[in-house]
Amino acid sequence: MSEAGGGPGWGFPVPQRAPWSLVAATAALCLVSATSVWPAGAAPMSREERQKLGNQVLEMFDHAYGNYMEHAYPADELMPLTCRGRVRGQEPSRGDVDDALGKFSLTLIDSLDTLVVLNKTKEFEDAVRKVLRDVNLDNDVVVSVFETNIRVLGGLLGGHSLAIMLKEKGEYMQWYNDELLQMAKQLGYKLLPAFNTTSGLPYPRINLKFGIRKPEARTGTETDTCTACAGTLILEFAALSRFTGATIFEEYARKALDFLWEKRQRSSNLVGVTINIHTGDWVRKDSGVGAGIDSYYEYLLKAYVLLGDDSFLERFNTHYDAIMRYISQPPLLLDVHIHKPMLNARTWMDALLAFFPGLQVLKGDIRPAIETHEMLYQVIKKHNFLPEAFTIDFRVHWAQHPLRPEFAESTYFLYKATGDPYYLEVGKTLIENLNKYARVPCGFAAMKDVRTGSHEDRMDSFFLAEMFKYLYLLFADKEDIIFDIEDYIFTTEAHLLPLWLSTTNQSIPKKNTTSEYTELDDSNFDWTCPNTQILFPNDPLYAQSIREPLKNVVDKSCPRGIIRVEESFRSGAKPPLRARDFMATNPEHLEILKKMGVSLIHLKDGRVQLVQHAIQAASSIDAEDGLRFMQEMIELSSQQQKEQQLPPRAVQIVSHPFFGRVVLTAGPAQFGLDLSKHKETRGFVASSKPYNGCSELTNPEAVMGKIALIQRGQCMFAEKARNIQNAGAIGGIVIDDNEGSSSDTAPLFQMAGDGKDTDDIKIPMLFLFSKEGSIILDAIREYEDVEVLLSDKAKDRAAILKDPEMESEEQPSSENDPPNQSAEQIITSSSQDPDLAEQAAPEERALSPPPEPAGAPSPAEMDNAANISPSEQNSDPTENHESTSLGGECTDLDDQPQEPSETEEDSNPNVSWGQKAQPIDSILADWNEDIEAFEMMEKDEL
Ligand code: DMJ
Repeated sequence: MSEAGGGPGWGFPVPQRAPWSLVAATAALCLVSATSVWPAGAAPMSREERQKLGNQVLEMFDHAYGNYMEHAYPADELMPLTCRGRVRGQEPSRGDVDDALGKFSLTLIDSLDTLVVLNKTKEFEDAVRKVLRDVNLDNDVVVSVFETNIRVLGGLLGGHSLAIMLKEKGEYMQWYNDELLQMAKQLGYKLLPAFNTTSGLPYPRINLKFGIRKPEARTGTETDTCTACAGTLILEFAALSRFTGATIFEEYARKALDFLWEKRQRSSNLVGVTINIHTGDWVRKDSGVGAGIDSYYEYLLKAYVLLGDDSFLERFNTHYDAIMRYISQPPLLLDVHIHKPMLNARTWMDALLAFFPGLQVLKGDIRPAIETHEMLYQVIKKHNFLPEAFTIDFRVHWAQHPLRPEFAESTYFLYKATGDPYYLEVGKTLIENLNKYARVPCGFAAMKDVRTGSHEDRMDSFFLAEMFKYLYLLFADKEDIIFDIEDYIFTTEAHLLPLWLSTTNQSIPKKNTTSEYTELDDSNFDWTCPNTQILFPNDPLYAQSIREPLKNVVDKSCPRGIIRVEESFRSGAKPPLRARDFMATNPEHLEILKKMGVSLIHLKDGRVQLVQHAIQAASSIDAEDGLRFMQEMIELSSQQQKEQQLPPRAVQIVSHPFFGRVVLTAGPAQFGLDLSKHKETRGFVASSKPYNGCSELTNPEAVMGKIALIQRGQCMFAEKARNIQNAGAIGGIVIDDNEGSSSDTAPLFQMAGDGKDTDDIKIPMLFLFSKEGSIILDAIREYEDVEVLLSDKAKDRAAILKDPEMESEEQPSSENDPPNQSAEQIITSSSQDPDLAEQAAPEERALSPPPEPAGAPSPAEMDNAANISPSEQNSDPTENHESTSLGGECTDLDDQPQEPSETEEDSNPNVSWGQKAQPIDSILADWNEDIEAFEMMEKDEL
């Protein structure tokens, strides 16, 4: 996001021709600028150190950009592990993520204005020439309208903005004649057919060559889009209109925004995550400030800044009021339901919301910005990076981290607002972590799993567009940048658009919307700027005083269940039944369930299903209680599933030239040495003969004392393990025989035993998909001796280098080791996707409850409880919750990713995927009819 702000000594930015300089007296948004007083208690960072860090950022950029240009260009993105370009169609599909790739040298275009910010003017000039020479925007490829707009159109416009600035300065780009703008216009026209809907909301995808709907287009049948996808166009489209005089772009983007505004839920003033582009109905009615909505809010505020149109500010303020009322639960930002905004829709947050503190700075609301940022920073300190999603008790929910820039962005804006050197230290930590954990010989690799430190073969273009800009600007002084950053606004992809556009080509009629806002009282519009004179002068410790109480919020957190549920119980009313206390055999509980509209169904396999029909509840209050109960039950159930899974493991290549920098995500085995309880195993790798490892090895001398590589297939995993162990191997890596498979695209699984006792297998066994496996096989071909480390988590590179002869000794098995599971015991759930719960109407959910709390039921009840769930096979997840509710010490639960398990293929008829898997999923499917009925009812309600 964001508007460039003034920093310490930078003065308060009021751009000469900015629209908001015209409305400065009444504008609500503010960029608070720090005074020259450093907050006492926080040591200022010296100019030398800031310069040193700035130079480090430059070096890191060179490493990322240089490797892209050398090994990937003209491809869209660099694959930093395999050191080549990612060309769509040539790699296994990654689904929606690939929709950003249009065979238009995405990373180069996205990097253009970063080059100028980083003072690499010469390189910028070269890059622009390459774009003009090489980039084709007419490819037969289906791309995301949203991503193409923010990255490519935004990148071209940002490049054009800075090209004309440089040309005007008289040294560089003297030959430039608006060529980037012409390309932007060409691309703009290519995107316009997407808006051919009755609503004016764009289709989510378009074929660059064929547009929409033509048979060759292979798109145009979609019905839904995300709110951010439809609401993040106005900056680029308006800039294109104002640069070129072609008003159509701004008109289309405004129409889409007007439609979204009309469709806001009128009582809560919130918007949902996805909307039907034809009917305008909300498809997903949950609402937050992260994924799916984020930049819609950002663009309303920034559209006001860039275009000076009050209606955008009024809309933003209306939404902001709703966000602060319902979603903001400091320091958390939690999704709620648009119709019932007092009810949380999730118990986790996604990483995209990390931009929000930066937006709050632009709005001038510093306190909650500091609070949320501090909470996010603590999550980062715990996991080195912000996981894609994390729970309200700060455990990992989705473990990836694709090097997202949002947190760096907020850090930059908070520093500009507060001048607190704390934020420089935060930036320093970000730099250190990137270099320590994400840097690989050929660029920076996304984290596949922040817990293991494993990598993904992926370096997204936004890493260059945004991360390096914000980090560089954080440490830069005004004179370090060759133009005045305060004359520009940052788009959501951090592209720079000049504020003078506000007064250029203003031919779009503004909507007169005054009457729309009269329903809100004036207190919703904070028309005064909270500037530093008000915030800080008498209290230079302001930011610190807000942060301090949150210092240990992550460390001290206990699993909390659903906060709002606890907080929102009606005062004086009897608390409803809590999911953790529920016993299916307790008649009193059944009575409460009935009152709440929840029915209980005994399944043939002994489990119990719960389904809620809000209309069957005794009252609307009971229906809400029922919803909370169901939400809690979903949490409890997924917690139970998590605890039955083994986390993924890491294979780290430690020999030359990798030196621990490449970490591959590996599947664990349910037999052999448990790497989470033992020291890592280190050794050189050798291929076994036969390669499938299904019979006695014919090359024991080659694998003796080494880690054997074995191909998947033809016999049980356990059999392979025994054969390599008998040959003297100290570990094994099974490599998938399914060519092209990758943990980027296939869910990781656990290798199951063979149904027999596997206690005889003492060596560690890990599984790699084919793509990860081929990184090792290629390394052998190139370097011959390849040494790897098998562990539960990537090891610090410094430690690896210090101790090259690290012992690979196996420690004796602990008595507490869990017995190896037989195939029948394996839980094959892969229901990691917490959206499962969200896919259903929230008020209509069905699920299987977790096992009954041990010891609670009477003997008679015990019999019935056994019917509910085979709890003897499971640990009791309820204990953690109970201890929480008692307020006692909380156990720091390990963050367990969820993986299904597999035996060797087709070889074990006892285990089938999905037999016992995904109870919530299958049950939701079973109850689809009810859900639809409920949705109909909900529509009627509207
Ligand atoms: C960027 O492409 C943009 O910032 C977008 O708005 C959402 N986030 C990604 C990077 O995380």
